[in-house]
Amino acid sequence: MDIIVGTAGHIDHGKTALVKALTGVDADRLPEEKRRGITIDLGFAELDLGDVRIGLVDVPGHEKFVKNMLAGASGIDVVLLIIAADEGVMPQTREHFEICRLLEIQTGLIVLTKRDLVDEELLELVKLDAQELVENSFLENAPMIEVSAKTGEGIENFKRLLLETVQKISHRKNETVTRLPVDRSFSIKGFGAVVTGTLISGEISETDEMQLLPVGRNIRVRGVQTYGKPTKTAHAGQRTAVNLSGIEYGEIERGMILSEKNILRPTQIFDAEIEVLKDAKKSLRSRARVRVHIGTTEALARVQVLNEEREIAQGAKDFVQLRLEVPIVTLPNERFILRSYSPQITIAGGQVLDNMPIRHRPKNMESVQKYLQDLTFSGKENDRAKRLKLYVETAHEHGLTFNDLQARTGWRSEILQKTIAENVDKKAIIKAEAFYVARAAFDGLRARTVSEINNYHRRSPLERGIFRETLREKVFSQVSTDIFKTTILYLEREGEIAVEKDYVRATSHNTELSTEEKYVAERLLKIYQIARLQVPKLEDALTEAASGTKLNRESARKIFQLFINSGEIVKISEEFYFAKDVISNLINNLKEFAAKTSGRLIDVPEFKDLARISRKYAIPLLEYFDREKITRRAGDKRLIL
Ligand SMILES: Nc1nc2c(ncn2[C@@H]2O[C@H](COP(=O)(O)OP(=O)(O)O)[C@@H](O)[C@H]2O)c(=O)[nH]1
Ligand SMILES: [Mg+2]
Repeated sequence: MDIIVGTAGHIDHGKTALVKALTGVDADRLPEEKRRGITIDLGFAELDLGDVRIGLVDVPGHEKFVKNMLAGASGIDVVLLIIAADEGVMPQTREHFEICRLLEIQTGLIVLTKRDLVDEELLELVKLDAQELVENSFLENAPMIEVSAKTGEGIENFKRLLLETVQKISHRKNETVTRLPVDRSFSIKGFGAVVTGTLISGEISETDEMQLLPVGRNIRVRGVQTYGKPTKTAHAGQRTAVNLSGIEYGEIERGMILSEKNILRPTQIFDAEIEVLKDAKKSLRSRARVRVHIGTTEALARVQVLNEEREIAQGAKDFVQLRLEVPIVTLPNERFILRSYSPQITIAGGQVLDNMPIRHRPKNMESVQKYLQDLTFSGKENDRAKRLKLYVETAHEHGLTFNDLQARTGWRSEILQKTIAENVDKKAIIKAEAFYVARAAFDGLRARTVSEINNYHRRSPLERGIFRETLREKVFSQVSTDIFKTTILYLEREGEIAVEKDYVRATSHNTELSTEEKYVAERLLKIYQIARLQVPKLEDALTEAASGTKLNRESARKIFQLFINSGEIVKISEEFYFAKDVISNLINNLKEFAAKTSGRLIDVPEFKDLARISRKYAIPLLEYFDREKITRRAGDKRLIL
């Protein structure tokens, strides 16, 4: 088993000395560190405890170097909270402890160093001090050990307790693709660039093709070392050094991530849940500029608080959107720390919920909160299927591809495949060729397609169907043709629609008029166009149109209905119908009358004159115009509107 153990604690409390007493390694490797006698940057050492191999990360305690401490703390499994017995809890003891708590490090030991410098009485006081600090935290029941790096007292006992502790911790989940957040890079003569870091998931092997993010540089692995020795493959949880070809070491910085090729994508915005420290100087407000420490990187960002008050009080938890000034690579569940821009003080910590959200607007706050609440999975049960479904839902009808989903989740391909299949089986998401669309969005598209087709039939009853491309432009212009094709396929399979060549129609739509029906249709239309305003009664028109054919009046009535549906013939009353252009002409005449008489009311005789019709038509027409709000009745007269 491989475990990463990190130190934490105030400067000069004996962190580096403890690492040396355990391993013989002086983790202060920089000349400046040696000269000044303080730890500035991260130091590394290995400790072999038989069954367990431990990668030790020694962090600087000085408040100026908390940034470096954070880069080291992000990958650790077990923390050693180090407190000098002669000094007790100091400011960076607190700050480092809070950072570990906010990063949700699960396991740790409390180590009281410099045992040789204090008597029993003082030791008891420091123990109480330490106990109070960790009350109600992950370290509440952690072992507390006194050691002296100087005399060696307690070191063997400490190793025994450390082994016991790490044997109890559960294995890494390793559900995500390979990621190595870089904490150091240098070059070795004759070999080129080397990066080191804690391999937080996956494996890295010699000759692997990989990618350095967020820059997106493709590189090849020339060699791998773990615990200072060459190896074919490094595994998650190991301190790992990778010799890269295809890049100069000067192009590599701490904070970059070595990952599998073309899977993860840089982002400059993410949604998260954060907790503001109880001891923070002020509440956290929207627009605040903060430093985001995530993985081994630090990025400046603006906070967008996702609540009504646009503010999170000290000690409170809430949702935020962080808008970063530079791209980073992060995945859901990743923990991070927020520090204020200036002065640089730790103010909050949290967990990424969505690494590629849209920019939230204040007016949708309620639905945003609901969405993020759903992503927090109360009870910590990390339900992958549910998470995947939520992400797909945010894409609405646009859907997401496998690659999109892998960039969103970072899951290894086989895990993502399984999780997608679970959702597809439950019909929570629909597979539309290369895309996955949420059920509700897909149903919406389906309904809009059907109604577009039906509208088309209503407007053009004599056409056999809507042109496929027209339908696509009307309903699917913003989405992939994959989704269009799948929608059509579903509707076809369900028997709702029929696709004939380039045309789509509702199965219920029976347009194909026979030659004889077409003949009757033409005659009907002609009757109304020729009659102008002197229309026959409907029954007479139907009889006339059908006469001399094999069709009866009822068949003619069905054909007539097609003209009504399409609006080519307008219904005025049960008895009377007029061609569309005849009615619009008449409306124009009415408007002209109104214009000429400066809006004088028109009475029935005047209307009869204007239209040159008898009372039999005049009354139903005027009543129709009243209903259509073209005229308004005022006593016996009408106002033309
Ligand atoms: N007497 C005594 N001195 C110690 C012990 N551990 C560390 N020191 C001294 O305390 C100073 C700071 O130790 P160091 O390990 O650099 O502290 P760090 O800043 O926490 O890494 C150094 O001068 C060490 O020699 C100890 O157990 N006993
Ligand atoms: Mg040190």
